[in-house]
Amino acid sequence: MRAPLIAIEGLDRSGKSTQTLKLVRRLQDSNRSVKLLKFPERTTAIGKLIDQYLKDKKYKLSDESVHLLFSANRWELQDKIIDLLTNQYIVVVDRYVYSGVAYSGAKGLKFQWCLNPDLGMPKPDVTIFLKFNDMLQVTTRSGFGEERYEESEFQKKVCAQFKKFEGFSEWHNINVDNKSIEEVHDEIWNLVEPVINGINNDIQTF
Ligand code: NYM
Ligand code: MG
Repeated sequence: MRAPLIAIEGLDRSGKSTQTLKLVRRLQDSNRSVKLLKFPERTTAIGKLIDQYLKDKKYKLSDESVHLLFSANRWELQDKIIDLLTNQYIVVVDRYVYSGVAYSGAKGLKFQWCLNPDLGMPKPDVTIFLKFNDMLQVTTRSGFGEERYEESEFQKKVCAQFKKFEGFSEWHNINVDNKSIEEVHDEIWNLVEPVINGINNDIQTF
């Protein structure tokens, strides 16, 4: 028995961080050991570079090298994720491999090329994508535009890239247009609840 790995994905300002926090609290309230990880993890050596790149829109780095940095940033935490899951800690990740592929794919890099550096990383048991049909609901939120990538045309492209994961067995879309934080949370809970008592198979990998 091991704990499940749960990923929450979405565009910038889609409410991911609010929802991951609420999910973690709910799991803690039901007496589960749980750990929240967020990617990019900006505090590591590689994460600091990524943080600079995102905040300084003039920072020059090729799309390929940035892509590999984001992947390397996940590999920095691979051991930790495996340890946690093995020790019965539910791991919730706020963005993961899917964001890596979708954001670089939106710049024109090929899907398989983007996925390759993450092959071998633990695969989530449940991945939930917070999906907006009305993009205006995201791009008009406060704070939107502060970092690189936060512009509506680019976000539309990212959204189209996320669609490529719809065939993945762990993938679930939740439509969030016009829904309250509580409504979205309840839908997330319905997807997560079936796995919180643990998973019988080994940790799967991409
Ligand atoms: N991002 C995130 C990527 O481009 N590739 C990745 O692999 C990951 C994990 O970083 N605009 C982008 C998506 C976001 C940005 O994430 C920072 P956040 O969740 O906004 O802090
Ligand atoms: Mg952001």
